[in-house]
Amino acid sequence: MSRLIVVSNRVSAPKAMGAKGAQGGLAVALSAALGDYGGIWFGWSGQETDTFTGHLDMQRNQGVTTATIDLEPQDVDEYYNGYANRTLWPLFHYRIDLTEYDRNFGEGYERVNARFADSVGPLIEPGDLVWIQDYHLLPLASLLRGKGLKNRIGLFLHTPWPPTRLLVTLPFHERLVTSMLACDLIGFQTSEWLESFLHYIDKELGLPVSPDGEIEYEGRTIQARAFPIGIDYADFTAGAKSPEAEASYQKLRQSTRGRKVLIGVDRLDYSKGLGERLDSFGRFLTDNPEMAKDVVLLQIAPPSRGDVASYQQIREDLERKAGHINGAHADVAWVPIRYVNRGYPRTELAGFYRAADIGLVTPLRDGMNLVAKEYVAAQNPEDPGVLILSRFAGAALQMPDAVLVNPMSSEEVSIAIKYALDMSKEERIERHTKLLASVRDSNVENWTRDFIADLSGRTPAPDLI
Ligand code: GDG
Repeated sequence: MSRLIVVSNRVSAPKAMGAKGAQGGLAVALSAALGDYGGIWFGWSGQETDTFTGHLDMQRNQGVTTATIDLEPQDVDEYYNGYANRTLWPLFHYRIDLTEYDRNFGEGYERVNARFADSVGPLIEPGDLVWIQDYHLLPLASLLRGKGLKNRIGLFLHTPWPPTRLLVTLPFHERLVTSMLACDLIGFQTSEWLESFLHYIDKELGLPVSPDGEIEYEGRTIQARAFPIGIDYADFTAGAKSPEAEASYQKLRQSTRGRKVLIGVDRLDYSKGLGERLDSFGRFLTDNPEMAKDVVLLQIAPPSRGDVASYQQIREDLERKAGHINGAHADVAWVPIRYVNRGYPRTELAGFYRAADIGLVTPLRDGMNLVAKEYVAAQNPEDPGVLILSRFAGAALQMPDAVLVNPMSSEEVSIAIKYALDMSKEERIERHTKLLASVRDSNVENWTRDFIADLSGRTPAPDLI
């Protein structure tokens, strides 16, 4: 059997002493695949070094071998905080207003991708399957090919793929996208992002594309396909029944004293639509004064990417907004929004989800959105809560039985909240049963298995046959 080489910006393999529950679902699934196939998980250590040496820190824990490199501060500024998170992330989330184009970012991105190729290249043996993760590493496959690598290479993009009209605002977009075609398999979260990608390939690069996503380029065939990611269903549902989850369930229930609870859980990121969500909730309170005192919104928003200015800005904006809404509506015994700027262990989170009558998942744009799936998985099937989900999340395509909303319309979201609060138990169970089946079946183990199976089945580069 082939070995598997996973390459991602950061590595999140099990630590020697780390509990399984400390890893996210994706990390658990990739670690499991690496355990099955053998192989290596390669990426940036998260540490900085004054001068890049290419030194590999190799470790082996719980059957998974990891190899990490340190980067220079300039690399981190230009590649990670720069091109990845100030150029590609906003652009891929349709936010050209926030997208920054800086020549140094582009150079830093290429330099770090070359450093990745130099460092991981020698670890790859003939016959290994190489699986590259996400927007940080789009040109990596072509840099590996430049070193003569003939292995099968797959790339999975966790974000949306933007419409061609937006993508062409990126300087040197053709070069970036063409470099991706060094892969054998390119995976997207949904058919929508896949279609946008194929549209670009057809209209901008003028390459032949078959109806099932095969692209002809330089005598090779590249397959583009949708592989919707899921959660680690078994682990998450087990966690939701743990004593820690029960304790957090009780804590939230008791502290809200019989009120209806809405929950949002998101990295602090402008793509998650947090400001619009608070506005919508504020509007609900104003529009439904008779219900207002009976609801509480718990918004958990752990900070992320704090070195990027737009993320510092959103943090300030949200604190102000939550303060305004609370100031306008609260009384001595009740505050409508509990805005919490920190993270919680996964099991505690599962208890909070279970205690919430409504899951409010309203990103402005999201590759998939796993919070929506976790919320559904954590519910009591006999008395489940209602998922309100943005139609602009990739997850909406798989979860049509959620209450789908346009997150930009505070009126629509306010009406959806009222609808969800009034929903009969029968309808809640009916919707939840269908949602749960989809979350259970399209779990992250199946996602990993499908991607690797497809990659293994690709015809290897000619001189490997
Ligand atoms: C990217 C794409 C795609 C959040 N707060 C806490 C916490 N979380 C966990 C959630 C969930 C994960 O973080 C967030 O996943 P999402 O899918 O919602 O979003 P991104 O982080 O933007 O992920 C996204 C995903 O990649 C996978 O392909 O779905 O579209 O943007 O699992 O539970 N976890 C813990 N404490 C917290 O406070 N432990």
